[in-house]
Amino acid sequence: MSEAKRLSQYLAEQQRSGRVDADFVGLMNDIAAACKLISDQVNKGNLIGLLGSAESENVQGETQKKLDIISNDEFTNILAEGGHVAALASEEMDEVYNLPPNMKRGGYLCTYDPLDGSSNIDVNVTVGTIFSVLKAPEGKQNPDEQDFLKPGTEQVAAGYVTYGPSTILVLTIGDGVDGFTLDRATGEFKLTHPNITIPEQTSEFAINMSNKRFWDAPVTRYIDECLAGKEGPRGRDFNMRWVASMVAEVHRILTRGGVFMYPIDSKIRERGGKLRLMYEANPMSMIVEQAGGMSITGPERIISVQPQKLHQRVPVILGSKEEVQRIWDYHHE
Ligand code: AHM
Ligand code: MG
Repeated sequence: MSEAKRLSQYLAEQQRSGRVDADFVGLMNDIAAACKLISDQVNKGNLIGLLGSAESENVQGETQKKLDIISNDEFTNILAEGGHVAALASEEMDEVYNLPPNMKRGGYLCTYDPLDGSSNIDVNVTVGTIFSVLKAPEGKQNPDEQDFLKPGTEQVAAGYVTYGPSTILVLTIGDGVDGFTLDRATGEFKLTHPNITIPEQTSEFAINMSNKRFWDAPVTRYIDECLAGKEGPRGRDFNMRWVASMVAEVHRILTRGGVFMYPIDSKIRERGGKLRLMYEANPMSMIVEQAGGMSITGPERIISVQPQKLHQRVPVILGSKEEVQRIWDYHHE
């Protein structure tokens, strides 16, 4: 078998073809470096005392894990020092992070969830990093929240890294989706999953069923029909998964198809949803669409939503086209 392409080679090729610029290549190399560090620490866990709660809360009132804070600091520091971003925004930081005055600015903005699914850390289940890249406004020393509030259609790139049995980086720069596995022997991400596409049909869904009594009618209808199986209107049996780790869930869907749902429900209606638009829903939606799937709030395409604030939440239904289209139809009937 010929040697798999390294991420740095892949990025250099993309640059030569004019698809991305040198600044973007630098940024992606920084993101990969940050994720390798996070991967190493997630992997070592309590060998270096990193499991457990940090006994602090983030802006959304959620208890932070030690690894949430460490991952955020590492991701932020590496990107800030790299000189390829003009500002940063993270699930774990209340406000936009502006670079110190003496630091070099670059042409991009990056939003991220440094360690998604962190309720899974202590139980040793897959977690991940999610990131989204936007163009920075020209000539502005310190971009502010307004500069970040662009719909997902304006993302230049999006990706995630899953820290599971293997560490895998999945990336789209708007021309399909490619996956790279971290080779721990050489410390390099290598192209192992070129041109990922989501099967259009599926018989597998993922939803937190404990919220069933709070759902809206279209979601209840869809799930009830799946549960009715062969004897019901769908005429076939469905399978269910729930990892409670969006990165693991999306990765499964990119691998073998499926539907992932964190829909609106009456318990979270006031908050707008559970998952965050700017650093969870938008990047995952760009990846899913680029892989041939669909991603909606219910009635709307997620990447068309105009964000109103940085930590905005949104309902998320994504995955195999035929099923998501059906759920969309149920919301429009
Ligand atoms: P987090 O960013 O605080 O980790 O929350 C996001 C996670 C998603 O990865 C996952 O889909 C969801 O929360 C699980 O929620 P629940 O525990 O309600 O099932
Ligand atoms: Mg998260």
